[in-house]
Amino acid sequence: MDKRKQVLLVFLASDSGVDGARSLFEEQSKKGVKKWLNTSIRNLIKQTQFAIPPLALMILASVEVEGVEQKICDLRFEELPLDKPWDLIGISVQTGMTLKAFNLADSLRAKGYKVALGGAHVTLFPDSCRQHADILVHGEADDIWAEVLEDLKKETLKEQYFPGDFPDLSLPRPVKHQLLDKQRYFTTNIIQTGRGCPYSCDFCNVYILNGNRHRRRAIDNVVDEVRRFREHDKRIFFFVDDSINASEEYAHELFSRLIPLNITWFGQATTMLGKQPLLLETFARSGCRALLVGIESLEPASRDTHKKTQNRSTELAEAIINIRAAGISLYGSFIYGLDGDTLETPAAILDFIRMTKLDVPGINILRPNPGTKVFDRLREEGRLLFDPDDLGAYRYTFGQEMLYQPKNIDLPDFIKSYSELTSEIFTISNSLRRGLAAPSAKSAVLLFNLFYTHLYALSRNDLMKQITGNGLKKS
Ligand code: B12
Ligand code: SF4
Repeated sequence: MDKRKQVLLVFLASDSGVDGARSLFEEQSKKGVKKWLNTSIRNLIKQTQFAIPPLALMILASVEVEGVEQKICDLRFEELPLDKPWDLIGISVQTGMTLKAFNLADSLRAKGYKVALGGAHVTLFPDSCRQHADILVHGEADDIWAEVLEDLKKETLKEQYFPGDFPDLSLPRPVKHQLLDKQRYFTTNIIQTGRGCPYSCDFCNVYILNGNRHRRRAIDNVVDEVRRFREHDKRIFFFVDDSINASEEYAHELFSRLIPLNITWFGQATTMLGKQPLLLETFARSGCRALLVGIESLEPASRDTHKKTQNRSTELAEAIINIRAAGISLYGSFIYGLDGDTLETPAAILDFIRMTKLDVPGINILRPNPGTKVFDRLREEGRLLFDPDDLGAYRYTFGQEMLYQPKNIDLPDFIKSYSELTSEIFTISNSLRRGLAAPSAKSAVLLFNLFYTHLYALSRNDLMKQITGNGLKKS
């Protein structure tokens, strides 16, 4: 009989975006062809494999402790394997996923399993997690997880584990990506080169979770990882870093060394890349086909209020044109509804998209996530539309709920103008046009635009419910 301790690491499926687009309010009332159509589109979106593998769990499952065996369960694709007597079940908790995570943890503990909770929400709000877990792991768990597993073996588990300082990322920690079922994901080649962020945008909490300084992995270790991963999966690579070009020097050296490996890759960068011609050329030569860039706002007043100060809006269009001219397609993410925005803002966004020929526009509404400065400010100003303590309110649904009162625009006017904006941008003919015009990754650009045409229709439908009275839960 296998005496090794068995550990299961669980990733939850979210109810929004590509994990499972659905209406918040009227799903049950849909019948016949409409219901069939919605279910079919949702299944298609799931099957198109846009799912990004759970890197945090890959990292933890790669921690080797003799006498302990670890498995990953991704609930986006599989049921919990409760036919096995797991010695410990770890769940990754993001703020938008807390209710799901807590319900699962409670039911597992009721069945006698030991549950460990970790992830962003545990790091930010440990007190709200404590009653749902046997073990809480705070912060980045790369190193401390080995201690948890040792304690599991010795049966001396503690209630809480604190890593102390951030892990030293320059040390090699090889990630085993064979732990995942390759067929489920668009790729298992998912890589992180650094953590932390020197900026402090008030709607974000990366700089709180991972520190206000960018920490980088040793280039040799990243190159080795790319080599190793490529042997197992020949598909595209995805670099999850929020800004892969944060250090021009580091990025230039890394991607120059990747050129001979002949990979293709997607990632996320700041628009500053458009002003870094040497790096831009290196990105293109090393196989970069598409990048997500945070444009956030074109309004100087909004950029100032929300501390998004690293680029001036006048330079943004030029940067985007330069990046596309280098053969890289761009997903540009905007937030409409920031404090400097007015009813004139949508026209500026539309002009910008037309002028730059942005391949996939992402038109988000601001999410005042708990743990961010904007959440605290909106609460103090009495502008939150939900009970700040209601964890279910922060489901991060796909542009389907307004969680706060915009500063300069009445809520119904805002919802109307946001809906007009998304219906103008996301049409089938615009999707086809953008797909054909994309400098690279044409089919991915086309699919994303088509999915967004569906998702933003859901968003309009649900937002309208909010102002007609069916959706709004007042605090
Ligand atoms: C890639 C990414 C995704 C991918 C993949 C998710 C994943 N976790 O692998 C996708 C697109 C699926 C995704 C979805 C979502 N994401 Co996301 N995502 C990211 C991003 C850019 C990188 C995540 C990553 O791979 N980090 C690298 C790993 C190693 O770090 P980590 O996840 O923090 O994990 C470490 C610790 O947190 C801890 N840990 C994590 N899980 C566990 C579990 C256990 C048991 C233990 C012990 C420890 C532990 O140990 C890990 C190693 O040190 C981050 C931004 C960022 N800079 O981190 C946002 C981020 C994590 N996402 C966020 C959010 C909100 C979401 C969504 C809720 C959005 C939505 N609209 O649905 C969903 C939730 C998905 C889910 N099912 O839980 C927020 C979380 C904020 C918060 N307060 O919780 C972040 C920080 C972005 C932000 N700026 O706000 N995301
Ligand atoms: S939004 Fe991007 S630049 Fe701003 S703090 Fe978050 S990770 Fe850093």
